[in-house]
Amino acid sequence: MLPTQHTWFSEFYQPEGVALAWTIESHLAHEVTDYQTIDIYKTTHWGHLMVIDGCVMLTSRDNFIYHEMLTHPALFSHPNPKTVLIIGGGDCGTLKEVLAHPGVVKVTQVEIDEKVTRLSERFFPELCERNQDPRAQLLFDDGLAHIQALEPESVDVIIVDSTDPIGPAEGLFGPAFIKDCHAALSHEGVLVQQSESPLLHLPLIEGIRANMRAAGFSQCETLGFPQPCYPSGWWSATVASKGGPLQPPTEARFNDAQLATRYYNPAVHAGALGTQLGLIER
Ligand code: AG3
Repeated sequence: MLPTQHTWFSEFYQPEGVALAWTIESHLAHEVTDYQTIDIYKTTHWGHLMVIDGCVMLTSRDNFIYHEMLTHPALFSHPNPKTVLIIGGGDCGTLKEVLAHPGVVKVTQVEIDEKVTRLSERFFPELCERNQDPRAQLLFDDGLAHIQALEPESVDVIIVDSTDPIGPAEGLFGPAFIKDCHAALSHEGVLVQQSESPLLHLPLIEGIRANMRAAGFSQCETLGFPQPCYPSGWWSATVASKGGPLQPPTEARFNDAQLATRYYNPAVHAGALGTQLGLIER
């Protein structure tokens, strides 16, 4: 008998000569939008898989790590975050985590490509279950222009949940955007940006950190965490603050929020802050 033939989806990460692959049962959607090409697959072991321009964005099985680590360290780095702005994040996984914080009164998500959200509603409904929360506002617009038009010092936390720094997201990694974020953030405001792999993209991370310091942020930390579906399996979020030191919440503050996280907790937060970028060599 012939061995069972599987169909595979592979992300070939050419810049670093590595690929990641999933066995798939079916190709559920293929959309070419004004901005990018989006594909959704049903995998054998990882639930649904969203791919944009050939790059894996998320799987049902492991996205919680990324979304928790992009959201909770930033929100807990602010003494009392009430207004949150998400740039990108169209799958709504970050939005769901932000809305889990009881003290947040308003979250605006600015995703350039409405199709990402529509597909997520169909294939990742568990990430969209809080989209009808009255505190949430979903806009489909250009994040760069949105930030420029904001009142100065009007947002407590900005979360940049973007694709890789090519195509529509390129400007989100530049110094002008970081400066505009700084201007839009309130007195003790916090910015967090998904900052790719510590192993593969160290110069990019160093660039983001330099942009944050140049924009006037007083603190800046890069938190490492596993993300099995992204190239190298090791990913990062870089957090910057206008206010006090970036540190994990007390157990009491964490427990009060009643988050029901699966990966994040204050000890994980502390450990992630210990990522020693200076020791990572190529
Ligand atoms: N944002 C980060 C995607 C980067 C993955 N890069 C890659 N596969 N080459 C994903 C959005 C999740 N809300």
